[in-house]
Amino acid sequence: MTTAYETIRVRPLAGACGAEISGVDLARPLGNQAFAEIHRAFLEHSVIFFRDQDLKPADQEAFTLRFGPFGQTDYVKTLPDHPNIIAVIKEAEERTPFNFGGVWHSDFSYQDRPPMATILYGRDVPPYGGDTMFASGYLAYETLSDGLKRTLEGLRAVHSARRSYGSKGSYAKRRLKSMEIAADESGDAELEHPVIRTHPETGRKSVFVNPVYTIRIAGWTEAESKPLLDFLHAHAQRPEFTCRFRWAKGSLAMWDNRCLQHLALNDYHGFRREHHRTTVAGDRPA
Ligand SMILES: O=C(O)CCC(=O)C(=O)O
Repeated sequence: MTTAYETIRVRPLAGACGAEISGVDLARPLGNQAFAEIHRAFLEHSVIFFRDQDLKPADQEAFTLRFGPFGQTDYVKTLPDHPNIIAVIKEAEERTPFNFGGVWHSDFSYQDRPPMATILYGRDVPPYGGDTMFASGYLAYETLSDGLKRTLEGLRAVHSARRSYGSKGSYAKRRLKSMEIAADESGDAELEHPVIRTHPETGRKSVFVNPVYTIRIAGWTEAESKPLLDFLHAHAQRPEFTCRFRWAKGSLAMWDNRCLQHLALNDYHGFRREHHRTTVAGDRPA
C-alpha cells in the first residue's frame, strides 16, 4: 500500500509516468517533510510537474541542490552569473526544423555519470505547442520477452556525444541562433554503459539506450547494432509508455534520467520559448 501524501497533492498525468504536484511554493525553502514527499513522488512517477511557480535563478538553484550537487554541463553556454543554468531558447523567427532536445534522449548519457535529474522551468511559453514528451524506460524493459531481457542483460552499449556535440555533430554544422553551443572533438569520445540499468533508488530495471547518444552495442559494429537499437528505440517510444506535458509560464518539470527518455516538440514556429535548465549529478549506471 502506498502512503498518502500529507503536505502536497499528487495527481498522476498518465498511466506510464508523470504526475502534477500542487500545494507547494518552490521559491520558499522546502521543509523536510515536503522535500521527502516530493522526492517520493519523483521516484514513483519518474517525472513531476509544478504549476504557477515564480522562481528566480537562485530559487531554481536552491531547489536543485536539495536533491544533490549540480550535474556537469558540457558544450552549452550557461547564464553569465549562473554557471549551472542553461537557457533553452528558440526565438520566434527561428523557423528551424532543428531544436534543442528535439530527438528522444536521456540527458548527457555520454557522461560517465550522467545527471540523475533535469529540472526545467518555463519562463516564456508559446500559446500552443512546445510540449515535452517523456517515455518510461521501466515499461520498455518490463514489456520485453524474457528471452530478450536475458540477452540484453549481458550487453553494454557505447555512448558518445559525437552526433550532437562532436567535431562533425549537428551542433558543429548547424547553429541555433539563440543558444551558444560549442561542439568540438572532445564530443567524439566514447564510453560504455549497461543496456539494462538498475535504478539505484527504486531497484527497478529500465532500458538505457537512446537514439541521440547510443552509438552501438559494445563489441558489435554499428551495422550489426542498428536493427537491435532501432527495435529498442521504437519499442521505448510506444505511446502507452509516454506522457506529454503542456507548459505554461511558471511551470517546472523535474525528470529522472535514470529511467526516462524525453523529447522537446518543435511545433510552435513564430513563437518564442525559453526555459531555464539545471541538472542534479548522478552515479555511474549499473
Ligand atoms: O525544451 C524541452 O522541453 C526539453 C529540452 C531537453 O531536451 C533538455 O533540456 O534536455
